[in-house]
Amino acid sequence: MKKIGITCYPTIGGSGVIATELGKLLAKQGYEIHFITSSMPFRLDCTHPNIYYHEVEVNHYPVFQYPPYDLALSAKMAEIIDREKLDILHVHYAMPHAICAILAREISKHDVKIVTTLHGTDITVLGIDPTFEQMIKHGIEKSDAVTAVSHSLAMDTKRTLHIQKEISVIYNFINENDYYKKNDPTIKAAFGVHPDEHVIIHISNFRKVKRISDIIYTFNKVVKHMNAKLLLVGDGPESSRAHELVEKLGISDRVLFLGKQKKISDLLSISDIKLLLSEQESFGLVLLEAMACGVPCIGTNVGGIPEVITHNETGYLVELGNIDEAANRVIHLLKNKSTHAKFAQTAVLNAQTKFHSNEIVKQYIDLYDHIETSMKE
Ligand code: GMT
Repeated sequence: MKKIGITCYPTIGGSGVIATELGKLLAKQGYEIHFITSSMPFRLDCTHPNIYYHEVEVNHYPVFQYPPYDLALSAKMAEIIDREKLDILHVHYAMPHAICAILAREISKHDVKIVTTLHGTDITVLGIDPTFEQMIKHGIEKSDAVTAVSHSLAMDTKRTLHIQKEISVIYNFINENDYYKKNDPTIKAAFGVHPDEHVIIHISNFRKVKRISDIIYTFNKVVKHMNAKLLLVGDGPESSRAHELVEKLGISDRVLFLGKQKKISDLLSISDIKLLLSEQESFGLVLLEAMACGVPCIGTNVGGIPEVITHNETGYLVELGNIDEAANRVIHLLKNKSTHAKFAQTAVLNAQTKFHSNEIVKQYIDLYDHIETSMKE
């Protein structure tokens, strides 16, 4: 069986989640998985005889004003490639992981193939930063295979970096053992939500790109028409501004700021609608998590969101910044029980077919097999 190295950002974030869940599922199928990361990936919550974790240690030698994490990562990658005889090194998020992997391959003596998965802001933000643009392009072009989490991201990458190289689209997936609807009435009660109250949920890292104020203004319109609560899950730079806005609008008793939470599927299970009104989103993993729990989604018509939400079937797409349209869609869906039920059912179905982990992991395995055979030819 193949030996695969995986590098990702180990702390909270969709790219780290995908990389870790992929490693866990590959290990179950007999692959030997070597995580090479700065700390233990937070989703690596299991022990498995095929999973190894190699921590990248950064030398804080006093002469270094900036301790060289990227070089320490490359050195660790090269060490593991040689010692474990890795067949593939799969890196998630181009910057700096793809570039580090290329350097590691040059340093190591063993022949390893490099797969880079692009996740979003590594292209849409860093890829247009003149400081990094050429470096990211180099990392992509020198990889043996490149994947993107949506067609939108693949197209953005080709357009912004002027890349001819083939980019395979492999959608994100979720761990089906974690994300499913729990019919437990005590969850609503535990969060102080009345059984008859509608629940709208937003989950993010509260960065500017998520447009939290659009979420709050949308909810402010909805709550004028119906009894509802807004769950804001996550934390980040825009949190304080969100608190201020909620207070200014006088809806503090209707909005629950829950901060970072572990049991997301419990919160999704008591939610009626998931809102994601970002100005940029390569995929929106939280949408898929919601769909798996039977929650219809309303999202902006940007980036990869239209590839996840099927308009009029699993939710609605709205124009970026159009709060009236978003609020009207929420109200319509909450008032029409049969449409809501139909959307919820189709959302679960899509999560279990088009985005099922078995299907997605198979696509990664096919890609690994393909680069190995095409290199031999
Ligand atoms: O770039 C970020 O915002 C973080 C990144 C991550 O590591 O979670 O998010 C991106 O990758 C996710 C997993 O593929 C996608 O679900 C997110 O849509 C994407 N974020 C953006 O494109 C803004």
